[in-house]
Amino acid sequence: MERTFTFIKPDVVSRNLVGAVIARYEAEGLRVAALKRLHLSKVKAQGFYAVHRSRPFFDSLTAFMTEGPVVAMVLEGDSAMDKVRRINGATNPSEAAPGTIRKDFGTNIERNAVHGSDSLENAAKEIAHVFSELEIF
Ligand code: IDP
Ligand code: MG
Repeated sequence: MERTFTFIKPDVVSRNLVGAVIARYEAEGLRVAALKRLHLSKVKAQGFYAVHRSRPFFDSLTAFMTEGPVVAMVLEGDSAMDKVRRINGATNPSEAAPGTIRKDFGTNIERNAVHGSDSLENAAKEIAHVFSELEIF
């Protein structure tokens, strides 16, 4: 069993589509092992996306991620990390495959509905960024 980290981004939360997104993961056999709704501070968002600090979209991305609440989850299952990224779809919703979350719920390359960890190492870091061990079952 693998664990990965997911954010449901503020664009989805503000449109009342949290349940619709979680249903996509559950339908693919992933289990919600931890879940929290929170409003990121700018500093926390900058820390989470630190790897993108020098990219031109860094300021805009961290502003977006702090404009309203997000829902953070630990999802668990076989090949959870790759599975979540497949269910999420390509970074740019206009290039995402039909039936993916980003294709169906994303607005543009920045406001793309969801985040999924891109490696098991990053998944562990991202989980620890938001959840304590006592919150994951
Ligand atoms: P990923 O979320 O598919 O792994 P990354 O390249 O890691 O994509 O980028 C992290 C996030 O930064 C994306 O999900 C998206 O919200 C935002 N982003 C990526 N590329 C761009 C861009 O070219 N313009 C604006 N925002 C971007
Ligand atoms: Mg990434």
